[in-house]
Parts: sequence; structure tokens; C-alpha cells
Amino acid sequence: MRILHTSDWHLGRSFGPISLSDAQERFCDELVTMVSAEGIDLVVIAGDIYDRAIAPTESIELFRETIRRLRNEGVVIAAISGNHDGADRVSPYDDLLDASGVYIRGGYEGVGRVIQHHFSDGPLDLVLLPFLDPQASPAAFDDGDVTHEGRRRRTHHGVLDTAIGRARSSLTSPRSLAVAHAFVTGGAVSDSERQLEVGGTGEVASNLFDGFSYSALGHLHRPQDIGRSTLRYSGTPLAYSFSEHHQKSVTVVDMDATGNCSVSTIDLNVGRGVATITGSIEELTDPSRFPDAHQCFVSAIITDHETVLEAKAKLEQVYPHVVEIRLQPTGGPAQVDGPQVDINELRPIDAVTEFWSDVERAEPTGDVLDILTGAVTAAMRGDA
Ligand SMILES: [Mn+2]
Repeated sequence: MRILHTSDWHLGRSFGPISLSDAQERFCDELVTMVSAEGIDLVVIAGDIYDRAIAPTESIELFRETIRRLRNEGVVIAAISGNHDGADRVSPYDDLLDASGVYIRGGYEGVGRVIQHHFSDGPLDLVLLPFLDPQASPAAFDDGDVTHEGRRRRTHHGVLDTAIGRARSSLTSPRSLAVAHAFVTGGAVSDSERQLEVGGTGEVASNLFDGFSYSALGHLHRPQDIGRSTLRYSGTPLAYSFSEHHQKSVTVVDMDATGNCSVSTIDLNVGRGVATITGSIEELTDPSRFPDAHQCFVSAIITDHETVLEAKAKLEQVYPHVVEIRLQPTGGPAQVDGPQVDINELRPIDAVTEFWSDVERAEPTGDVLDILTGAVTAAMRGDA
């Protein structure tokens, strides 16, 4: 059988102020095409279907239509909620949908129960492990760890261990698939993942997944193996932060009837790339300087010491999708020296001109002084 493993769609997410709904729709279209072209039997979505616990209606509609189109291609679907999802909102009809070939699970309800599905080449034991919030765990999930205040200490590792332990003892097929949303020790993080546990890293040990033919992981946004090709993060379909300049993909697993796997990837190019560019405004706005960044979401770091007026408009001439602009003058920010002055003792115009002089390392010119005076006067009148 062929399994397509994907995760972290984050439907409804934007990149900075820019909506990603078009790119997310293109991904869903591409997924439906791919599933039929590649002869996929089972699509696995390992959590963070939506970006927010209360997902926008358009995102819910996009997910439902995508599931419907995938079903029309004859594939079985297995999906779990992640830490961004509202578990109950992702799986309100959980086992009621099983008979239609759509297995969706969220939260603690029924976790650790093995679902056996018969494919044309034999049965598969499916273990769906949605993100389990340790703070919300039922008493049965206590891992026996007690803090010195006498309270039960629940960790993500503890609750997941309990859930997987229940499942492991009920596996009966020659092959099995675990689907989990977790931070497995050894994984490489990006800037767009939200920490799984308050006051801890929420890491779980990789040996929790020993014994499964393949473990489809969600949560980390970079595609990666954890020690072996059968314990793997598929990563997100799109870049969701400037730290994600790697190639995005989905993972395809060819699994034989005994559970032996051959794992490959299919590249995705539906989303806009990301680029961080650094230089003076003159360098940054030279179109020949960073040609690969022109169509990317751009984070621009401007190194000029002098004030750059209308930086965003200038950058947009070359990079229409500039999202973030940071000022990082070479040599670091101007140092404040001299005696400390109580700001309340200064006249507002003096405070502003001193600040100007500190940042610019020069006295304001007459023109600048006029602008500053005008601004301060307007602010004091309450115009600003
Ligand atoms: Mn995620």
C-alpha cells in the first residue's frame, strides 16, 4: 500500500499581514491531483490542520472539500488534531465518520484504541495519537511522577507513553502505523512552532515509537527523519516563518503487507519562498543584488546609519512581498553616553532632539529641527 504523509497545514494562517489562503487552496488542489497520479491508498494528516482553535469558516470549508475530493479519489483519510487545533472542533463526529473511510481523532477521547483497516494487500493497525495537553489529562493518564508539593506531575511524554502503551498491547496486524503530534527529542525546530508544554519543552523520547512499522509525525515544520526513515516529520506544505528556507514536501511511504517501508518525498512548490536580505538601502534596492528574493516573502535588514525615508515603499519596488523591515546599523546601535538625565525634567523638544542626536550621532540640521518641532507641537496639541 502507498501512504501519503503530510502535516501542519495551518489552514487560515497568514504570513505577517499577507493571507496565505490562495497558496493553501493551491496545495489542496495539488494534493488531490497527486493522490490520483501516485496511486495513494491512505492520506495521513498529522495535526495542526487549522492554525487556530476556533478556525475561520473558510478554512473549515476548505478542509471539508479537500477531504471530500480525496474520498472521491478512493483514498482513506486519517487525521488528528495538533496543538493549534481545537481538539473537539476537529473531531466532533470522530468515530461516526469511520465507516466512510475518514478517521479523525482529537483529544483524549478514545486515544490508544487501535483502528484496523483492510486495504487491498491486507490489514493495517492504525494508532491515532492527537496532541494530548498534559494539563487537561484525565486521572487515568497520571504517569506516577509526583512533585515535592505532592501534586501529580504530568508531562507530554507521560501522557503519550500511557496512550501508546494501551495501543501497543492491542496490535494484531503484521503492520502498524502511528500518527502523532509531538516534539520528539532530536528534531530540528523552526520559528513557527508553538511550544507544546507550559514551563517545559514538551519533548518526548523517540523510543515511544518503537515497534510501529511507520510513525507519521506532525509539529516540526521542517521535513526530517528522527534517527530512522520510518520515524519522520513530513513538515508543512508551505513556509510559515523566515527560518523555513528548506524545500517543502510530502512524504510517500510504500509499505508491504508485513510492514517493511520504503520512504520517499514529493517536492511541493505551491507556496512563496522566504528570504532574509541584509545591506544598505542602496544595495537592497539594486535589483541585481538579490534576484532570488524578488518573488519571496522578504525580511529586509537595513544597515544604513542615516535615517532611510519610506524604506518600505522603496523596497516594495524590488520585492513586492516584503513583510518585515529591521534597522540594524553597522557597528550596532548608537551608544548613549554622558550623564543620565531625568526625561521629565527636559522640555519635550529637547528630549526629542537629544534622542535624534544620540541615534544619528549628529545634531539635527535646521530642516530636521523644523520637522521635529512641528511634530512635537502637534503631539502636545493632541493632533497626533
Ligand atoms: Mn504546527
